Amino acid sequence: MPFVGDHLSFTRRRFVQGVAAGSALLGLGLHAAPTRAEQLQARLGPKVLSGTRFDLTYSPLKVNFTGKERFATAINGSVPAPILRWKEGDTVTLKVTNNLAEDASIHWHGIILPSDQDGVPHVSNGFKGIRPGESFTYRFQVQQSGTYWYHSHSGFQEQTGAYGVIVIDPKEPEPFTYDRDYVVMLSDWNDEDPSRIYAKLKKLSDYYNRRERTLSDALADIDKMGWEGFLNARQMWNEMRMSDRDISDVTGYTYTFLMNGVAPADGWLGLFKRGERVRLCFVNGSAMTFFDVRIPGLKMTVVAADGQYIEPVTVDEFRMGVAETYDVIVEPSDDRAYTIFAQAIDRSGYARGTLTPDPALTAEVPEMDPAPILGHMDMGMDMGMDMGMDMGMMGHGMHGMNHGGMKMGHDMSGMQHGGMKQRLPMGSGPAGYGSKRPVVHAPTEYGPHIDMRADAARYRLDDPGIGLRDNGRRVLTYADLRNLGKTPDPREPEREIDLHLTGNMARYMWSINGVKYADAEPIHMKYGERLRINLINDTMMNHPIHLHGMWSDLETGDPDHIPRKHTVIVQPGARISYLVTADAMGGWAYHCHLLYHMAGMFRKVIVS
Ligand SMILES: [Cu+2]
Repeated sequence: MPFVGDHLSFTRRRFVQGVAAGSALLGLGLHAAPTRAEQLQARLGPKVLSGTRFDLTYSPLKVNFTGKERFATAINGSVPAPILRWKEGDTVTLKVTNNLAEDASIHWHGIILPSDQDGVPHVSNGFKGIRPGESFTYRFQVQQSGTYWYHSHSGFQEQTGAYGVIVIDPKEPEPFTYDRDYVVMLSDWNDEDPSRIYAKLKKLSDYYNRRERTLSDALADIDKMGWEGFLNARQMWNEMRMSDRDISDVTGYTYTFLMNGVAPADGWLGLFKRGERVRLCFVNGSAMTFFDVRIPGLKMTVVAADGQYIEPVTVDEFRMGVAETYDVIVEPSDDRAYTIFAQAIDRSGYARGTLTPDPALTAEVPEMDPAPILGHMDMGMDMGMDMGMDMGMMGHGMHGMNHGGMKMGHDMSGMQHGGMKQRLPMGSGPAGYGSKRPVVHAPTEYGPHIDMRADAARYRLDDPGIGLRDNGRRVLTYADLRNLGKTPDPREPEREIDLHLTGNMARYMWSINGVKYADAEPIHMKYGERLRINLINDTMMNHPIHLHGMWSDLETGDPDHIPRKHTVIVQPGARISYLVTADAMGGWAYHCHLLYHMAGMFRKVIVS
């Protein structure tokens, strides 16, 4: 298949997508007005490097995404970093040179490789990071195909530009066809120093949340639920010292959302000829932002998730957790422009691009959806209770409702609206269906460092998630993900591990089973074993959980076609299970991929 991400004949400017993109429109920052060709060039995204030997160099780069000049952490003078094009079966050699004033690293996200090549300082075998002025040469055989990405695993460099896409061409022909393909990398840029963002979050966790309730919100609520219901609901939130508007920690209030490194003022540009089938390889390379992606006027056929083929499913929209990737095929049949619209989960902003047969054409940019509001389900509470429920039941007393025996992958949407459906047994309990065990909280989950425990955490595979329910569009859910091939390792799990995602939002402390990384023992896996990991989200935020070095075989309800992922969203108040084949010796990182959660919500896994 041809790769034409680099197909236009404009002279490549080596640097600063950002400067031209941000400032061309604002008329700021450039000494000479950019030519039209330069303006277009700046909208085409990062360049492609292919082959088996790569030289990647970290250096600071002056960029301008917002009208203000800032320094980014660039790789080969580019934000995002260059697209790397590999071929399955090749051995790649990547020399990474650090010209920054601090340590750096590169982690190859989702790539199966030996631990000492995985690039996580002090976790990967023998790897301590790359000191300023030094180089590290990675070398490994590429054992897979699909869309992945790479990023720094040092400090907050991932927030300041150190991320790029990897596309691996398969040995065997793909099970679908297309005429051209593009990478679509989503990210969240901010002009602030990330360590200042983190310090502010630690001090005041809702610093970036500008959606506090207004009087008119209150009046609307009173209309809907009456005074008593309103007071009860408010009391519930106040007692929990939470806000039902806490969807994201860091928002469009400070972020500028980028598509292939281009700010929304201009938007990334992808060209097609009418009648072509176009593959779009989406990567969420954000530090903190979930995106909901759609292309008004086009259906998207999702053909791969996290680089791995799935049975094609045609949708209007899909949600991308941080670090997830999806490949979709679109067939624009009209000679018109289309907007690729990626709104942040909290609707505080969006990234956008234009797919068009002609750079002169533009497409309408849709309105953002209303900001979502968290409900009972998102707190892991049982459904079908009215708003006036006794909040004393939170944290205890609801175990009687918690049988854990939901059938997965079936319609639970009725549950949101009060109807208690009959609880079906969860299959026969083998691989593919998730755990039959009830949710039990660890003793370490009690204390001031934890502000919530989901007592009715359920599998919600067919829940598109907060802000996407009942929006009139066909939204991809995890229940839709079926491996195109047979389940790679059909063994039953020999054991299960429960990991509760925990935290205290107000104190901005994140942990697993109530224990932060600094205080935690590693998770041990026996080489060759098949185990099940049950993730239970005892917080009100979505967490994208990433296991390095091994696949997360997500139990979506079909034991014969279990899809493989590297990053799995755990929805607020929900649980999810996957199987792992411990086939990779050594030390591996296992963590929430929200950058500012990672310090606490992190474990080292040791396979021996
Ligand atoms: Cu997290």
